[in-house]
Amino acid sequence: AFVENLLKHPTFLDNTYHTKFIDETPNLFQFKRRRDRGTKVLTYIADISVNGHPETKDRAMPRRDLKEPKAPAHLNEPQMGTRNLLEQKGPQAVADWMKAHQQLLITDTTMRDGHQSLLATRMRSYDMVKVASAYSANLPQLFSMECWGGATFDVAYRFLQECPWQRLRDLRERMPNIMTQMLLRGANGVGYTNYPDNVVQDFVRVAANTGVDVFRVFDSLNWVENMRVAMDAVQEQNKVCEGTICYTGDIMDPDRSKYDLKYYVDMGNELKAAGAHVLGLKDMAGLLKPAAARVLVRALKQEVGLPIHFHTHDTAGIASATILAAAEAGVDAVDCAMDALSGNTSQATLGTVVESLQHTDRDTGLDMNAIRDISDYWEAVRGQYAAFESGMQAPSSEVYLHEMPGGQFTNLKAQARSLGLEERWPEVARTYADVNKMFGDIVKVTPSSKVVGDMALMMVSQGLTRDEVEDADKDVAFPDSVVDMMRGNLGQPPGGFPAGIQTKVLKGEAPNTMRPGADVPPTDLDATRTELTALLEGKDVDDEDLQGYLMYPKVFLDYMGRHRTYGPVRVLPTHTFFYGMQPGDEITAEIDPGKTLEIRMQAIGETNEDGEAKVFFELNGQPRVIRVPNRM
Ligand code: BTN
Ligand code: 3PY
Ligand code: ZN
Repeated sequence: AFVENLLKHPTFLDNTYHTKFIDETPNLFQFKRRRDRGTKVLTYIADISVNGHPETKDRAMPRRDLKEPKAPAHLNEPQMGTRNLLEQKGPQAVADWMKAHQQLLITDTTMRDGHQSLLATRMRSYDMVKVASAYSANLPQLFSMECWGGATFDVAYRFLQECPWQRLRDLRERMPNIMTQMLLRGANGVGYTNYPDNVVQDFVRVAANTGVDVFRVFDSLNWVENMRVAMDAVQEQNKVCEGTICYTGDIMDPDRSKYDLKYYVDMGNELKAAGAHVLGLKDMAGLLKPAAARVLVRALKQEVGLPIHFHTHDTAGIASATILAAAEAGVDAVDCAMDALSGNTSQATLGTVVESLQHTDRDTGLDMNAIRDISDYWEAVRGQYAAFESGMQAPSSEVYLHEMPGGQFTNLKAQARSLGLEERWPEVARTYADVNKMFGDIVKVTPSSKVVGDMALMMVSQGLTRDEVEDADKDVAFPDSVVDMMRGNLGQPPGGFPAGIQTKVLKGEAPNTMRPGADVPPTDLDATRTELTALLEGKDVDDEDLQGYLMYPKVFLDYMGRHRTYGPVRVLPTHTFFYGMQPGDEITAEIDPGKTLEIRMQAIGETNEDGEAKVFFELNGQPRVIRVPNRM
């Protein structure tokens, strides 16, 4: 009866399932906590089987003939890799080794930017963890595995009902010889707003403990002042600090002189002085052209002297050419995604770059057979995420007009669709470019890219032109994110924001031109832990949970609430997670190492007059009946 009690609870039925619910209905939770994890997971499967998953509703289905992805079975003998060097000799030794290393080093981004840019960040840990040992055994020459941070952190809690920290721990354990890498948005952590300094510091400490080796730290306006707290924290953890330049504009275009060669070389030197071990060059939109890459990489190598790690996107279809040009100019490491998750808004194709450099002085030494086997696995995995494909059919030179980051492009398109603006996409793209100019030509990367996107969508949906927005006599209601940025809460772009638009947005209020974190009082971490412990009714709150709550309070509490109902659903196969089961289906789920659940669905029964469907299972051979509300 307790399951029905819970599922019939009105707060649950309309899906407003948050802490208030936990606070006001503790008896339901105490009752429920005694349910075993098997029952919880069955409840989830029953619910999804009857009602569907909200995230895949009305979206494309995976092909029927899809096979369960199988990771490569052959594993070579363990070999030492970059992680062993970091552990034995520290981050400076890694940087020195990079510079001395003749072969081009490669970071695999499949588990972070690859699916963030192609599949709306929806890839589950289940599919990553299975292939991690194959990377470790068969591609030990990789520089690093980018597998954490950026948008993956909140999406894990928000949409995948899993703990991002557990993902990191699982991957780290299976790839002990390759450095893991994360994307950190400086003072914005893995969020969209500014966090107090001590929250950022603690986040870095916990991430380093759980298993991040390389921290790529950037700022969404390229303001080094706003990166120092995060960079210092990485250095304190004795991990690799990749201080990063975000690339925008075109250094070869004399009309875009704001972001010229000197600008980037100066920023590189500032990052070096701030203690970067490695200089990241992050071309988040894929704007760096081959000829420009040759000039830029050569200048940064000569004038900064740090090893350079280059990141780009294939949105315009030219990323491999740019990578090869950068390799000729002496770049030390580059980012690629495994073939099956490469191209378009994602990274360049890893196998193609490796093949292209064979028998040259930059030969990567990576094994093409291993690459093909792993990519075959990713191809099968990708097939399961058909619901999250963007529909982008081909690369597009339009990116040079709007300059949207690869990770934002498909997102903004989906937002435009939901506002009924899909047919007017070319207008959205042009407006995005206008907004950028109106804001003074800024770096566009999370979170500044979101501000530009919010403004562009607002203008297109309200039919406003740039001239009208800038007209001092015309009343305009600006999106909150625009007001926040103009106040200085994301920091300062080079040269500041244009006075006209800033004054209009702020209606005369004075902006803050100091570092936004400078006058934010530190968060009392102990008090916050106590508060969270109370919200979770005495559950032990470890450092990871505390950071989940500090970064995203509501998202984290919603996740915890669902976890109490559904249990560890991260162990379910991906097809089951998104589509449930049909009568006759059988799956196994490893709920603990060595402890598996054998789940067979037998039937979905009638829905009774209370609106509940009975779902019949066998769990490890024992019959089980689960009732769930039929919301269809
Ligand atoms: C989410 O999108 O909120 C995360 C996925 C879990 C939501 C669960 S799935 C079963 C039940 N039905 C819903 O519409 N929401 C919950
Ligand atoms: C992120 O911050 O998530 C990005 O991918 C920026 O490029
Ligand atoms: Zn990227």
